[in-house]
Amino acid sequence: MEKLQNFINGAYCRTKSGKYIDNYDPSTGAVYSLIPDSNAEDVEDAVKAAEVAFPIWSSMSNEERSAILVRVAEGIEKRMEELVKAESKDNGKPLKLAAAVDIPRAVSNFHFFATAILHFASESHHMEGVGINYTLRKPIGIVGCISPWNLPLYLFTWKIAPALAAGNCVIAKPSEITPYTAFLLGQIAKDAGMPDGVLNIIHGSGASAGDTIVKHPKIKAISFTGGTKTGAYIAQTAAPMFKKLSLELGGKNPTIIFDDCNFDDMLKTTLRSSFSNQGQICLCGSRLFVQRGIYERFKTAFTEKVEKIKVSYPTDPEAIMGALVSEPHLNKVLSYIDLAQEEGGKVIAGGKRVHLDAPHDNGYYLRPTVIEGLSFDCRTNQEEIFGPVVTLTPFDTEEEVLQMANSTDYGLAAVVWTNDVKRTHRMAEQLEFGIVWVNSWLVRDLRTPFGGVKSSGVGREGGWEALRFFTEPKNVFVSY
Ligand code: TXE
Repeated sequence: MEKLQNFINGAYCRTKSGKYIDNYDPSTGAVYSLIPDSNAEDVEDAVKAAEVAFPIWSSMSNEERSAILVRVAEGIEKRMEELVKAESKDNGKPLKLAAAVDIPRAVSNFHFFATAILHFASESHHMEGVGINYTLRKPIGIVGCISPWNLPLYLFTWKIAPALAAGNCVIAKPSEITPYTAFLLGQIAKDAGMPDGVLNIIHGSGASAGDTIVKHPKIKAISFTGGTKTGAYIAQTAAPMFKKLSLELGGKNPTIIFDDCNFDDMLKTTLRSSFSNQGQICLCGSRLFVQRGIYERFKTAFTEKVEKIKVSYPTDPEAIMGALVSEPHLNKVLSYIDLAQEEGGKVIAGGKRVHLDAPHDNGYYLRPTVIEGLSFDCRTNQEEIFGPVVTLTPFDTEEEVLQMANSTDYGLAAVVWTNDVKRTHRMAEQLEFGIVWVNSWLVRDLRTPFGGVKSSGVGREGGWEALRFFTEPKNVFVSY
């Protein structure tokens, strides 16, 4: 069985713990590789390597660092097919989704931040007749990047690329559930000419490797994407050490459909925003609020389309949905479908696990599920399920839907479907979310601030926000 290795100081190496974690193929339910269950000694080795590398990396010109990061992007592109297959196998997502979204986005992340750093400027504040202030922006030093399993290489590189571009050395930990593409990235960075110790990739559990990274006194900032509970724990641990924190956490996003919308566009996009990546995207809309005038029409058309979604093994070219990421996660999602029914909801599409033919008979497949008849404030409509499950709720007025949409602890993203321009702006202003898409979903411009409010996180990623996070500002005043 293949044993993955950590990537420390420019070389692959075994974990000092001597322990490994099983890595499952979600499409079959079989273990197919082993992941280092790294401990504090492994993290210490990575920190030591990063300490040596930091003066070299941070004193390179932006142009030199940019050139290396562009080569990383090119290296990912060159190994596209291998990475696409690895991502799909590790995560259970359809091969064509990994090919269309995940790996191309990892390329874009590196290209984007490799070139952004060349345009990154700092402010100056002139005090007439007195002097001038200017802001220096220096890299922080050694930073930790911890990422989840839903968009493995996509989110891993979304953190690493700006951290490196800004001149930091990185200790990065991918999710132990989907480690494979991060494992391959070490070699790609090496081939791109990245100096040893600049990027260190540590595998292992959150409780061991992840916690050690968060607690390490020499790791000065943590960029984390994952569950809200984990985020709260990380914040609690890191706050007394005054670490810089960027937390991208869960969501319980509303899709708000007014009866004046373009019905066909809305229907097509709402299928994607509900079930893309098996509903395992923090931006998926899981609460569909539909204005009463088109509620029945929408319900019929939507469930008809949902029933036609092909759930299949990831390499099936016709698969629209693949496997969920793990058995515990599948069981969690199923438990929410049970809960919804206990709370009075009616399953009007899906709701059942799917058993495909061998060798995929033990894979973690679930039919896309639609539930109606729930109150907006029940647990099913308030807690993050993070799977292919949506609820339908009718509404009459803007005021009513705003109250329901804003009622959760989360505030990541909202979608509004309407052709009324004034209503568009009224809604966008009043929705308590970090991102609002109007008549669209998941259109991403990497320059825009990305992140949520309330329990969906703290801080923003993307564009200058990310480069500001990964640098420390220093004001210098020069008297005339
Ligand atoms: O997240 P975790 P999981 C949500 C979603 C999902 C839930 C759990 O609701 O069901 O989170 O998913 C590392 N110190 N999202 O289990 O546990 C862990 O090893 C340091 C939303 O994947 O938060 C992994 O690398 N690190 C999300 C990463 O944190 C720790 C996408 C995320 O793991 C740690 C994925 C600790 N104490 C899940 N404990 C989104 N918003 O995109 C764990 N980790």
